[in-house]
Amino acid sequence: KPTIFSGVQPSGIPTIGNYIGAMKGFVDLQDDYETTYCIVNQHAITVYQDPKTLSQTTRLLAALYIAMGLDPQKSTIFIQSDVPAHAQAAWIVLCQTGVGELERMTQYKDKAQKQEVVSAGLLAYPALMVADIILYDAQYIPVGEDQKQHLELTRNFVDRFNNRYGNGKDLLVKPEPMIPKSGGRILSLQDPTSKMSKSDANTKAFISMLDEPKTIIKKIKSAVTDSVGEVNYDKENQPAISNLLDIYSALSNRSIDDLVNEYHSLGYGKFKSDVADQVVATFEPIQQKYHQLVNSQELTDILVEGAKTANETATRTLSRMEKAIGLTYKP
Ligand code: AQP
Repeated sequence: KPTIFSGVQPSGIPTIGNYIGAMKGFVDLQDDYETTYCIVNQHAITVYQDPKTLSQTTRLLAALYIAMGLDPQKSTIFIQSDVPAHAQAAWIVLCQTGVGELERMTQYKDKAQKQEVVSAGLLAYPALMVADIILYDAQYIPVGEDQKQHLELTRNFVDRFNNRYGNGKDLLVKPEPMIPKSGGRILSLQDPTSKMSKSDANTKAFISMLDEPKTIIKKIKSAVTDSVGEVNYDKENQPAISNLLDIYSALSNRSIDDLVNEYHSLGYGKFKSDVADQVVATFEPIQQKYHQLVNSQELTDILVEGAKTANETATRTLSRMEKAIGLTYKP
């Protein structure tokens, strides 16, 4: 089976943007691919995280993975810091990556701007992501659009590493992004020029996967729109309405055309209220399962087991890399 790897940072409760752009796809891929899904807590600490909150959110995210439909019998589910090879491989990646290459990453530039003190880890973030991916020989990476540039960096690294050390063989697998056709970039509900982010200081800008129905309804009701007054899919001139269409379409599996036909002249009030109902209907059953799981021993067991499987694969690839570059001494 072809291999899949992806992860989400426990830097807050995941948003419906994280879900639509990436997590929803994780579930659909389980049957036809060999799937490995990580909770990338070492990525999260590239900016300050309150220790207690980080550890709670790590568990929360793992519970959400399973509540939304990941099956530990089919997918390897684990916490990044349980597998030391990620940080070890990231060091090797860093030593073969130019500072300039990292400084060009738009996510780095965006996130650095928001920090008083920029950590070296924030700059190094993509190198850790390269490590995550290559350790599992991953061929396809389901991610949102914002990760495309990091994937390109990963592909360049793999080429460079294979050329330098492969002696004509491919030591590492070159991955390809898998970005959903629509919904790859869900926008902030308050500012449709920026993407929805779980760590946005303005909580009205995002809907989290654990928001209560009445909060979801309130946030969608107060989402910014425009003065056109008609529902059209026009990202240029009606980005906020197009964003709500993306959300509605992804969660209902109805086509954008179908939705535009139905809502074109019904007014924004009715449209928003139906979008909200759809969001509530999607996340209510996930939330119920989440509450049953989050404090269970079952969840801990799944993560311990996942780490064991992940460690075996990751250690094997790391040794292959270390051997190739000469980090060995035994004959
Ligand atoms: N707005 C979005 N629309 C579609 N996909 C998105 N993703 C993130 N935001 C959107 C995708 O979700 C996956 C997990 O993201 P992440 O946790 O690794 O980090 P991120 O991309 O930095 O997401 P956030 O929500 O913006 O987190 P913070 O606020 O901590 O920076 C990725 O596949 C991502 O593409």
